[in-house]
Amino acid sequence: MKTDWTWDIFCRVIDNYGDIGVCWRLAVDLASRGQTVRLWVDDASALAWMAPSGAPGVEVRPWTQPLQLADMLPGDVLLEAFGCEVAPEFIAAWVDAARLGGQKPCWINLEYLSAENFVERCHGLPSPVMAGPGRGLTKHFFYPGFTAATGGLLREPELWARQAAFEPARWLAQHGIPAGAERRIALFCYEPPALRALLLALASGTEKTRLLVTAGRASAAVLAVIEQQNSSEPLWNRAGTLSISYLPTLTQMDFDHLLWACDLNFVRGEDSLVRALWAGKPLVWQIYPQSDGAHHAKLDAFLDLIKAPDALRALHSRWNDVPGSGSDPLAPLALAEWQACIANARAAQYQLQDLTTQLLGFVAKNH
Ligand code: TRH
Repeated sequence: MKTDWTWDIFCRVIDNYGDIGVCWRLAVDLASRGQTVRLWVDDASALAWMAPSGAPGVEVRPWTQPLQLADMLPGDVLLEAFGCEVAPEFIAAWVDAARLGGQKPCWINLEYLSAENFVERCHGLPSPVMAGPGRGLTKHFFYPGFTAATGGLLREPELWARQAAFEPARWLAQHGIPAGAERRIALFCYEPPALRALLLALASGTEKTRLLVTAGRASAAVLAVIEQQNSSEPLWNRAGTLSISYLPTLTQMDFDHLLWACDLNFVRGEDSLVRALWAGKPLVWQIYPQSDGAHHAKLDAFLDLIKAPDALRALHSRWNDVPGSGSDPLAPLALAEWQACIANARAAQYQLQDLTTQLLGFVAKNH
């Protein structure tokens, strides 16, 4: 039975880094398991820093309009990420090629990650294609998730070994970050309204803390708060309890190292949440905000899943601006308690099949 397929992954970058981040990670994981992957993306610019060396077995192709198909032999699996509408000219060519080759086309719609209950109900559901060149075919929904009845989480086979071999002191030295006896916190966020409260709590706390701030929106947000704070209360960090290191953009591999080198990880969106879970350190998630507030239910579902203790829940509420979460100074960070919570959640997730293994199994059954 054939087990090595050619995959066409379609990715439209809406904003931030998550769309391309998830697609790239999946593409690399598939290729490392012997698959051939073409990643069609409308804006590949982030890959220049996320994955400057590329990856064997993954070809990045521009998603132009119209799509340049001249030299292309359509592949076996069509995967559209996050409901992006695949170019009709590609579908037409792909359907023709599958017909000529006598194959059953395998079309997958990879959805966003959520811990909500609907995910188990919707994972794997067929969706008949009613119009366009793919009319008469069936797509299938593939939902990542946190239970055995979902598509699972991206987790490459060598992750455990990489993590076990990681030397934090060496990594910190390579990045010019002091490896002293201070607490380290990674910050990858949007513009959380509680950012000022966090900086003040860290500066007025009893424990020396170094904040490792990621490039882009997080750095800009921290600089803006500090500028404001310096003008209204210049001595707010007089004792120097809080130190800040601003990071350059890191490769996706190196982003893991950041999470592994810290004692607490603030992450956001989708892909970094999963990586922080695998890092196994206490984490605080800023969920991607939706205009209708639907993200609050999604956040709750995740906190329920990991059985977050009250103080961790309270910090999540503040960090995500949940109505009624207050504006008091932040309570001290209870890292030991949160560490146990995330370690349990990570161990539970490690028992489940990862997303790529499940996708390969799905294609084997449906191709
Ligand atoms: O960037 P994000 O906020 O992406 C979001 C979410 O995916 C959201 O669900 C989606 O709707 C929206 O985009 C469009 O956060 P996320 O998902 O964690 O993606 C960040 C990626 O960037 C992740 O793969 C890690 C990577 N990264 C690096 O490789 N190096 C870096 O230095 C940084 C800061 C991030």
